[in-house]
Amino acid sequence: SNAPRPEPRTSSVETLRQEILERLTYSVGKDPAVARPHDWLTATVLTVRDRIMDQWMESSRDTWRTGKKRVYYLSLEFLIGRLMRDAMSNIGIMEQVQDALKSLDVDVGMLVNLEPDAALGNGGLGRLAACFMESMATLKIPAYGYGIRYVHGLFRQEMSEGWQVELPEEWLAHGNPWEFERRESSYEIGFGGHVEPITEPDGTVRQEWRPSDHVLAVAFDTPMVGWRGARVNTLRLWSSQPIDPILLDRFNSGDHIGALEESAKAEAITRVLYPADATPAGQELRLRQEFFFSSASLQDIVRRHLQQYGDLGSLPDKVAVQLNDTHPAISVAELMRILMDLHGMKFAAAWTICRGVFGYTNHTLLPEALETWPVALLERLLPRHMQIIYSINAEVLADARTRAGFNDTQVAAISLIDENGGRRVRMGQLAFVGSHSINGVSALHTELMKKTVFKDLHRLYPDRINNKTNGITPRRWLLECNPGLTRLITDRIGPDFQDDVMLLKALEAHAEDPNFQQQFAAIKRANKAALADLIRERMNIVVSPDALFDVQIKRIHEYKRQLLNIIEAVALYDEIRAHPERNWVPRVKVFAGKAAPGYWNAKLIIKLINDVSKVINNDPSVRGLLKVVFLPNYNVSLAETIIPAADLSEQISTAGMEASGTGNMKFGLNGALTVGTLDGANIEMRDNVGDENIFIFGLTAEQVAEKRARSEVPRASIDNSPRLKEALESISSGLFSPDDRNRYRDLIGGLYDHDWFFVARDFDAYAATQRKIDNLWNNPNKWYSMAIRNTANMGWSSSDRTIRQYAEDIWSVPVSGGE
Ligand code: DL6
Repeated sequence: SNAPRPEPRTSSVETLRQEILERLTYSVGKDPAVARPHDWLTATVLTVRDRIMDQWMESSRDTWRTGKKRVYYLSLEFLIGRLMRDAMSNIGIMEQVQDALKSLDVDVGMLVNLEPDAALGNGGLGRLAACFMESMATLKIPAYGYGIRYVHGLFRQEMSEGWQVELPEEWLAHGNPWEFERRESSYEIGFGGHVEPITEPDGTVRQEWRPSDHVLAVAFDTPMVGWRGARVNTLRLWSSQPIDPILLDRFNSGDHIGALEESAKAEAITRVLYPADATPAGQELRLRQEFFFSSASLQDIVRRHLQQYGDLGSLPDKVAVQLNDTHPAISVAELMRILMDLHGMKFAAAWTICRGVFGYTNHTLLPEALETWPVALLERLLPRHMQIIYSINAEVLADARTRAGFNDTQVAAISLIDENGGRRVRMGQLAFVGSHSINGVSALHTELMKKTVFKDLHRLYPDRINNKTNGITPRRWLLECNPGLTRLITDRIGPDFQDDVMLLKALEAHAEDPNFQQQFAAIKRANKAALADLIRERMNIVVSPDALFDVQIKRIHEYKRQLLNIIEAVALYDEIRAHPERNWVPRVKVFAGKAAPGYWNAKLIIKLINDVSKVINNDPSVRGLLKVVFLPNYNVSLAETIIPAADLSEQISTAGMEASGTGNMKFGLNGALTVGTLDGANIEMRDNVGDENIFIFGLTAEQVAEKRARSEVPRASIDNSPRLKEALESISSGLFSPDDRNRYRDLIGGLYDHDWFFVARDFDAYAATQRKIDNLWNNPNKWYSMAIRNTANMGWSSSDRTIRQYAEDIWSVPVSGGE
């Protein structure tokens, strides 16, 4: 239209200074003389945000004008972390803002650290969604992220005598200057009730869902800006609100609390992020969350499409919806309902559209993580969707019998309804059959998907499963978190790698240059000194930046095997004391991560790490050669400090169990060497950095599967390893838990009985590899040549690469810009 537009903002230091003052005065309402740090933060965010608005609106106008296909990324989790530094860096105004603030006597670093870390996710799955948002904007893909605006993100972890304690997280306490509330984009979401067949004048029968309850989904939009401001996309998070804020008649009759009951119930839907990763939260509220955000998003998508194109037949040409795991899988039934019940489409036509639109990404093979919902619950909460799921099932099973000749057993295996035990709906199956593409997140994971969880569906639909190995955004995970290394690389090979991260490859030519190695080491040393400061401030533990920093940071899970790492620390402790004459390499073992609140063994492992840390760190006979640190409250911001400071990255999951891993890539990019198993994307890392630049150990996924199938008794691996045996005995006898000598008896006993995660059977290989790593540390030239080669060969791990593959193979949308 010809509507007038304001002049785009410029970004000189003087303009920025003036605008920050204006924002402080006119938007925050504070006199600069008395403004508090949070006021300055809000004023600065608003000033930065203004510089994104023009491009945001232009991006949106472009999509309306050109009719480009839109991509919608539906995810119950977006682990975005802080946004201010990311935004300033991506639009290139970092230094100007810093100078403007300096002239106002405000330190930009202080403000950056004050911004709350938006933790609307649990771990890898949510962080991947955040990296994807940034890459989609960078590659100029018209994309929307859809999720939930949780009032409380992932819990804050505190330690009480070494035990994890969960406290509520309050990222919205000071308001959120990034978001725009869009009351005009609100949708009613129904629950419960019944289905009414309606006979149309022409005699056809249509089903109509009459829900018994409704809540309102209100949109909150946050701009997601790509590198160099290439494009600005929208992250639209839904907040649940009551239709009637208060029941006035109840209030007036004196029932003041009861008058707010409905309101509290409605708001509960988006109050808290479920803290379970890889275990389904079997609560009804979780299903409500899933349906709530799926329905709101689909209503919004269909509304926008109709507004622009007027008919729904073109939906698959103009819309791609990616389901991030099964959490939004109910979307398949919801889109069918919208198409059939609200727009009068026949089942067959709606089903074709559905599969044209949806793609589904699987993130785990853990059987306990595959979501299923009791049929009875779905029937009560979403009766129409249950009917539709039955119809879809009938369609798929008929196809299996007639086209593929499946017998009864094979049909039962792919059925959407699991008849074993109570009847349950398999959400993975629903997502699979409703999508044209089903992807895994690393090569190994995808192959295992074909052989295990989706074996039978893969036989029925052999063209649907494909691999899209995960990636990370090099902007946040190199340029922003490691400015020292970024400068060094820029000085060496020029700045072009910032736009095409594959160009990092040029660093390889400098890997043997002692001068460059020294500079690389100096940067690492400075990052380690910063981490050492943080460890001293937060934990009152002194560590030397000259020691080898050995890091394992991620969710605490038995399959990720923090237990293997800490047992090895105990064995090393024993050896250091037994052989004080040896030339031991000083090591700092850093751990961080949260355990799901109901996951007892994971919480016990945190306690064990803390118990071991207390003993080792305070034992004078260790002479500071080994330190163990557990840093509480792991989040994106902490990762941004720890990763640039790591020498060694621990990626030691039981082979076959880590779908991909993305932390592994962040470490490699920042020049850490990896010790890891042949699992997830570690395999692709090895292929890219070369076998000689990574430390691989342990059983392969095949060997693990074979031993499991044989129910091999693990005992022999303990009996044959005196070092392991001694370490296990010292832990289970209570050496590290004098206040409760039996604390670890069962945990360690499990290693003797079944060792499901192969901790005992991989121990010797792991310990031997650690000693090889010690040897290498004594040869700094070799170490840093390998570290440089790691950074040089991590370009492939960019989420730009991943998103290009999704765009081409799954979404059929063009990309531009970026690499
Ligand atoms: O794909 C992102 C990320 C992978 O890198 C991890 O390996 C995987 O464990 C994680 N999966 C989950 C599964 N949760 N559920 N459902 O978080 O995904």
